[in-house]
Amino acid sequence: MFDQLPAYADDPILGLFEVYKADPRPFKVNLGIGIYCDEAGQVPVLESVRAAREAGVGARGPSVYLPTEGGEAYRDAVRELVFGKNADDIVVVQTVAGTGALKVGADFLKGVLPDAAIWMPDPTWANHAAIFAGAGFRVENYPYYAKETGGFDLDGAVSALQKLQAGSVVLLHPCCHNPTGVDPTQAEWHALLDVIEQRGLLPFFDVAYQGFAHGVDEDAWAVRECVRRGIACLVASSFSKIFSLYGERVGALGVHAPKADKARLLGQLKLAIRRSYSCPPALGAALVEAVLSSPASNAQWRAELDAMRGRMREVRTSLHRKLGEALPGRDFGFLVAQNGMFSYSGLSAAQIEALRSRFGVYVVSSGRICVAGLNASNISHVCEALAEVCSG
Ligand code: PLP
Ligand code: TYF
Repeated sequence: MFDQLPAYADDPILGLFEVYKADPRPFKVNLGIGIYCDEAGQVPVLESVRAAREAGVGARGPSVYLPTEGGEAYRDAVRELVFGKNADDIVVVQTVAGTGALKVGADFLKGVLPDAAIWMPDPTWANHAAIFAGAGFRVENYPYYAKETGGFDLDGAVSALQKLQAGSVVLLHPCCHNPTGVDPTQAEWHALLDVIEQRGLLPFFDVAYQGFAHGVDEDAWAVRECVRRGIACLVASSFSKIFSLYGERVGALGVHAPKADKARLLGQLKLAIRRSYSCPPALGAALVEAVLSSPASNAQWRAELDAMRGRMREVRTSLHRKLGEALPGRDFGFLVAQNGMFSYSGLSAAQIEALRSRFGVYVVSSGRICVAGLNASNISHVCEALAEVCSG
């Protein structure tokens, strides 16, 4: 028994992060894993979150089980954050971060649409395929990134979606696409939602960076437009990055199902949760609930989110300018056109290896760069390294 276990191919992003942590070189730079760092290179504790903690939220006391679906105040606050006001018909459950929301959503869907396939953008976050394949789905891809232009392949995506069977699930990133940073425009979203509506497809939105592209409400636009059109959809939310609460595992799953009996829908989501981990963790959700539900803390958090977004924009602009100077004649316009933490650099495997071994600059194998790892004290080193490997 257990003598034939298959080897586990480590998550390449988390695996690279471990290699980075073990690297003793003082000038090393982490542009691999998607963790937002501030100008000092630190993972920030947001002031709004710190204030909630200092006010006693989550203070030590008796630790009791939360309801399977999470607390009502948390679910209400998240509903408004993601779906806006007047969204009472959306059923929201708390989950173990964004990954847990995807998993609960996948298990729920497998129960109600056992034969459906899921279609994911090419490329997408590697865990998407792992989670949905693990829940028993056939996983397929639709064109997303156009290599030639470095932009969104609208024609490719629309023509692929037009061929799908009704009831197929379509995974979508409403903002800050991971790994490319390339987002559809509002006009392109309309074209996508038109096909989804006409073909009777089921969107599954993954929102891990709400507020990192243009703003909290702006970044939820595609989700809210989908709901406004009356299209059923699922929405996985992660609060790891936007509250800088990676380790607390805070997230939610929202389901818009206009034809469903709400109590039964909640029941099926609770069933998926109960079978998996029974009920969610308490501390992170208490902090997020406290920040979102006090108008003053909410405004403070939004300002902090604006500052994180602004810093990433400045870093992009600065990298664009410095690389343009170091490598004249090359077009680095993609750096300023893309949104969020990630940029698709087009670096080759050999260049990525040289960056790591010669310069201590860590980039994941797809060539995705996490711009949130850059700051004034490491950007020149990174630019010199990039210039060297790109011209060599
Ligand atoms: N979805 C996307 C697109 C991501 O980039 C991430 C990464 O953090 C997640 C989901 C999951 O995040 P978490 O489980 O930390 O909330
Ligand atoms: O794509 C990223 O880097 C982030 C962080 O298993 C992450 O989404 C990466 C891998 C993983 C969990 C989180």
